[in-house]
Amino acid sequence: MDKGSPKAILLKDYAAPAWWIETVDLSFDLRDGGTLVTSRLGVRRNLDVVRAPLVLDGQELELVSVTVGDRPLGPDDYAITPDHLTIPDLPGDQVAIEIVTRIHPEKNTALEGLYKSSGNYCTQCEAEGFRKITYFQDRPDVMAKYRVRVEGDRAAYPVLLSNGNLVDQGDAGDGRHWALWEDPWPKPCYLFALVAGNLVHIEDRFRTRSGRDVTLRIYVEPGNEDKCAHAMESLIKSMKWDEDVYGLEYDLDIFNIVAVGDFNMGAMENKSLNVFNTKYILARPDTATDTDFLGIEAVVAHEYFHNWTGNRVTCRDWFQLSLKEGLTVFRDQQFSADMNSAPVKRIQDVTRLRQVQFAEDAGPTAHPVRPDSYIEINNFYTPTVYEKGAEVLRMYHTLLGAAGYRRGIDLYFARHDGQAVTTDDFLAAMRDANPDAGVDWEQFRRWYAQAGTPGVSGEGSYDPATHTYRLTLRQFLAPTPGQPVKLPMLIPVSLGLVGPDGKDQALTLAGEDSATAGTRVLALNAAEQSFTFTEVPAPPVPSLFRGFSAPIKLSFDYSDADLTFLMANDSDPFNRWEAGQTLASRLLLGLVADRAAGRDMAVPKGFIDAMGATLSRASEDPAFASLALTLPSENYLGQLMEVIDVDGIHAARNLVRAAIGRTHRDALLAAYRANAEQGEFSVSPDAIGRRALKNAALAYLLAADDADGKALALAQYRTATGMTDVITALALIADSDMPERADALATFAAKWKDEALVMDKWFMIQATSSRPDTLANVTALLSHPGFNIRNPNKVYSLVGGFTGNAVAFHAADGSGYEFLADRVIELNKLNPQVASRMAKSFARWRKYDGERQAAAKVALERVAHTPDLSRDVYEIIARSLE
Ligand code: 0A1
Ligand code: ZN
Repeated sequence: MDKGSPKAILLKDYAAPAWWIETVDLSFDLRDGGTLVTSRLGVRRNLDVVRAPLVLDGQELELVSVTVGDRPLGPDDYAITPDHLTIPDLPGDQVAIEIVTRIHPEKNTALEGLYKSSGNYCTQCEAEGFRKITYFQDRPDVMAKYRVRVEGDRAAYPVLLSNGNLVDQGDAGDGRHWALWEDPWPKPCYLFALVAGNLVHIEDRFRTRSGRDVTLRIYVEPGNEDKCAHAMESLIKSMKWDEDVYGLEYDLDIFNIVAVGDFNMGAMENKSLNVFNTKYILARPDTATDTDFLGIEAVVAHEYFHNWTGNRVTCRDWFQLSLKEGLTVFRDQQFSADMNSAPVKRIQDVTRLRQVQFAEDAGPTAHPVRPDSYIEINNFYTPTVYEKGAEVLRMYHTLLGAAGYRRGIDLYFARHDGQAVTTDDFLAAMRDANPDAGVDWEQFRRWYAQAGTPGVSGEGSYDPATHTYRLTLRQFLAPTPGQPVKLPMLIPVSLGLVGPDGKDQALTLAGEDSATAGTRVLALNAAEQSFTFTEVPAPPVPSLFRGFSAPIKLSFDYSDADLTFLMANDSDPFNRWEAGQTLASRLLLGLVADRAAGRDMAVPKGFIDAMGATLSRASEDPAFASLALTLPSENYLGQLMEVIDVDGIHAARNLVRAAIGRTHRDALLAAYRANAEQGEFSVSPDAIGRRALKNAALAYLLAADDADGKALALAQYRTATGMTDVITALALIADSDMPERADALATFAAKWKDEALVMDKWFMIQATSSRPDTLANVTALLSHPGFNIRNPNKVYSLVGGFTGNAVAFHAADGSGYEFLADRVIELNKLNPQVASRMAKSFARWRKYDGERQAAAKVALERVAHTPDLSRDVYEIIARSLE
C-alpha cells in the first residue's frame, strides 16, 4: 500500500469531454475462451472546449484493431496504457471509429463488466464497468444511442437480450444465432446491458395511461418460474403508482427483468433491461420471508422508478450520484408507504438510517451526500448517498408540501429531460418552482455538502401567567474527516404540542393569528433559536421532529414521565414509537454503566410496565406493536456511547429482554396464540404485522428461557409452512442451548440445500448467533458445500452476518478481526467490491477499548500490507487508519 498510492478524483476537476459519442453500434461474438467485441462509434467534437485528443477508458482489454474512418491505425497511431487508449489526431469534427477488443467473461470474478453467472452471460456496467467491455469514454455525461448485435450458441444461450427493442434476429449457422436490439433513448454507457443465457420467463402486460401497451417479462433460471409472481405484481403496481403520484409514464413497448444469482448489489436499472440479484426477485411463501417480499416490492419499484430519475435524467458525473439515488430511494420509500403501513415503513426506514448511515457519518469514511473526492467510485454506493440522500429529498417535501414538491419535480423534468445534470440543477428546479416558499436555499444546500449527523438539543418552558410556551433549540455539527468547520443547516422541525389531555394544542407563534391544533413545520436555521407559542392553555409536552422530519440526533430534556406520556398519547405514530425507544435507550445505557461500575443491574419496574401497556394494546395495530416492543439494537446503543461496551450492552439488553419475557409471560403467550397463522397465506400488511407480533412474543419467551416458549418454537419450526415463521423459529433455536438445535439446523439444510437463497438464511442465522462458539461455527461453514466465497450473497450472509454480530466480531481477543482480515485479503483478489464492503466493518475500530483497538489495528495493517491491494480496499483501509 505504500508504493504509488492510488490518486483521488476531485469534483472541482470536472471538465466536459472534448468529444461526444453520439451513436454506438456494438457487436458481441460470445464464445468460450474469448468474446470478440466490435464497437463502432459516431464521434463529434465538442466545440465548447479546446481541441484535445480522444481519450478512451479501457481495462483488462485485448485490443485487436482500431479503424478511424476507413483507415486502420497502426500501433504508432495511438497510445495505449493499462487504463486508456488515446487517439491523438482525429480528422474533422465528426468521425466514425471502429474498435475491436477481446475479453474473457468466463474468468471475470469481480462481476463487473461482462461476466458469467451459472453459465449465463450478463453485464454490470455501473459505475465504471463498461470500460471492461470495450474502449469508451466511460463517464455518465456522454450519452449515446445504442444498437447491439448479440451472437452466441443457440443451445447454450437461447435467450439473447439487450436494451430497447428487438429489431431483428436470425440464424448464424454452426449452431449459432443472433439478435439485434435498438434503444431509441440516448443513455450513458453505465446503463448498457446484455444478457445471454438459458432462461425462462413469465410475462404480463401494462397499459400506460396514454394507451401504450407494454410487455413485461421476468427472466429466471429454469425451475424458478414459480417464484416470480410477487415481483411482477410489484412491477405493475410501481408503473401505476408512478403515473398517479409523479405523472411519469413508461417510454418503451417492452420492459425486461433478468434475475441472476451472482450479483454484487441488489439490482441495476439498465434501460428496459433491469438486472437483479435473485434475492430481490424470487419469492414463494415457503422460501421467502415477509422482509424478502417487502424488499422485492421496494427494489423492483426502485429500479423501475430509475427509468425517469436516473435514466431519462442522469448524473453529470459520479459526485452527483445522490441526484438519482437519493431521489429514487425517496420515491421507493413513498411507494412502499402507500402500498403498506406508512408509519411502520417510516419506523423501519429510520431504524436503518440510524443503524448504518449514522454509523457511517460518525466514522472515518464519513462523506457528504455529494462527495467532493473519491479514489474508487464503487465505494460511494453508501447509506449516505442513498438513505441520507433520500432524507434530503424528504426535507424538500416537508418544506414545500406535496404540491410544491411536485411543482419542483415537474420543472426538473421540463428542464432536464435527456440531460446529465447535477444536484445543484435539482435544487434550482425546486427553488424556481416555489418562489414564495421562503426557504433559504443556500443554507439548505449544505445538506449536500456537509458530512456528519447534526445534533439538536433543547428545552422548553411554560409560563402559566401568560399561557406562553417557549421552545429553545440548538444545532451542532461535529467535524468530520476533511471538514473541520461546519455551518448551521436549515433543519425542518415538524412539531406538535401535546396537552395534558393527550390532545394536540394550537400552534400559534407570537405575533400570528390564532392557529389550529395539530402539526406545523418550523425552520431551525441558526445555531440557537427560540420559538414562543402563545395561547397555550396548559403546559404541553412537545412532540419534536414528527415523522423524523430531519436526519438529526435529538437530545431534549424530557423526563421519563414525559416520554411515557408521549408513548401513550402522541398523535404522531412515529413519535409514539420514538418516545419508547428513547426511554429504552436511556434505561439500557444506565444498566451498562451500572455493570461497568460493578453495581447490580436492576431493571426499573416503570419500563417493564410500559412495555406491558404496549403489549396489552397490541391487537389494535400488531405491526406497530411489534416495533414498539423491539428494544434498540446493540449496534444503535453502541453509537450512543463514547467507548462502546460490547459485552455490557449485550448483557443489559438480554437482562431487560428476559425481564419482559418473565413478567409478561402470560400476555406474550396470549399474543402468540391470538396471532398464530389462520387461513390462507398472505403478505398483506395486516398478515405481516400479525406474524411480526407473534414472532416478537416468541422471542421474548425464549429470552426468558421459558419452557412453553421453547416448545412453541420447536413446534413452529416443525409445522410452519411460511418461511418467516420457519426461519424465526430456527434462529431462536440456533441461538439457544436446546438439545434439538443441531438436528433442527441439519434438517433445514437437508431440505433446502438446492435453494441458494434459503441457504443464505441458514448461514446468516448461524453467523448472527450470540453463542460462544459462533466464530468456530462460521469458520467451519466456510468449507460447507453450500458456501462459495465467489458468490456475493453467500459472503454477505456468512461474513457480513458475522461482522454485524457485535459480541462475536468484537471479541476482546481480536479473533473476529483476524477472521475478517483473512476474508478481505482472500476477496481482494476475487472481487474487490465485495472485499471493500466487508472491509468497511473495520471502520469504527477507534470506538472500542484499548485492547480491541490494538487487535483491530494489527488486522487493518495486515490488510494494508497485502500485495496488489485493489483501489476499493485501499481506500477504505487507508481512511480507517488515518
Ligand atoms: N444503481 C443501482 C445500484 C448498483 C450500483 C452499482 C452496481 O455495481 C457496482 C450495481 C448496482 C441501484 O441503485 O439500484
Ligand atoms: Zn438506485
